[in-house]
Amino acid sequence: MDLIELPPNVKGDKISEETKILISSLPSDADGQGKKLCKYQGCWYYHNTLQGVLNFQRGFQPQETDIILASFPKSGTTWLKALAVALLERSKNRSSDDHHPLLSDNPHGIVPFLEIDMYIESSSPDLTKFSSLPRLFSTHMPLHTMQETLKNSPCKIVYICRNMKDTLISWWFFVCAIHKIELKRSILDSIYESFCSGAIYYGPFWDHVLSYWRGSLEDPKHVLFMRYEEMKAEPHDQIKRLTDFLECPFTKEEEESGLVEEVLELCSLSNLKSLEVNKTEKVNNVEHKNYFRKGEVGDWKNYLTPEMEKKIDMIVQEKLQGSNLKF
Ligand code: PAP
Repeated sequence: MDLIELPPNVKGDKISEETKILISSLPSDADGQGKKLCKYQGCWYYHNTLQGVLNFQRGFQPQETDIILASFPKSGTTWLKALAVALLERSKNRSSDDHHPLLSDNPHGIVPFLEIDMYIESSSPDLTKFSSLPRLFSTHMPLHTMQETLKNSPCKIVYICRNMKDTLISWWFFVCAIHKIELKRSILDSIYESFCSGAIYYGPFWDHVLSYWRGSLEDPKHVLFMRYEEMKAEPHDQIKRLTDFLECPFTKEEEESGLVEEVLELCSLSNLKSLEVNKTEKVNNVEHKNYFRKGEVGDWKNYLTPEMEKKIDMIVQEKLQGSNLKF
């Protein structure tokens, strides 16, 4: 077994006595890399992430205009963050403006994770950075874990989903890149096993996806379900879906002036990857460059064996049965 952390959590080693007691009562496992996981409200967390989840549940006070960008890791989070920032900034900054936030920071630096960044160490973090509205947050928590905290709040949640096979390949590359280790087949094998069993950070994958899928069907005004593959295939239509949902549609003048294309270009993988800030800097000890790789649909075909493909397809089909959600 390759003993490596997945991914490295540099913050959040403060686990309270209360949380330790809770952890001792929860189902436990280890991921493919041997790192301890515990299952809370149906989702597998590293212990320090669970502390962040509990802090969030205890302390987060939603505001009416809040927007939360949600995803399973490696599903297009960085892209969605960049798009949301560009859309909300567009009245203040065109992409060509030198002071556009995306030119000087990585999307993860601009839109922090609730449970991994903001609430990792405290249930009452300093939120002064979020003085302008709407506040933009992100999370990898499943929807049901936020529902009690967000109860009666009209805040909007955008979920981006990606097919499981590309997600796991993306994870494999990311893990090897952040640990600066060789891209070993044995690591892919262990990540694959963890994905299939469900015991992976924020897994099971299918429960995560289903929680937002169902949420979007039940409450489409507040939960939008997007797909990485659709974003790639029809970016214009999808970005308009996003702006309609966020109630900030492009005006006729904006469309005519080419703003839709400008936002898409600004947030494109090739553009973000080429920015100095994303070549040289780090967030939470992860080099920005590791968030940008190939961004292709179907890259899994280059790495998964036919047996692996078959098993994943069978699991996904079985788990999503009756939900009307298909990959
Ligand atoms: P995270 O969960 O660590 O934030 P996330 O951004 O969800 O990662 O996923 C990274 C994937 O999104 C990478 O996919 P790949 O490994 O298959 O290449 C990355 O290349 C891709 N990605 C990042 N930014 C963009 C973008 N602007 N457009 C399209 N894909 C992107």
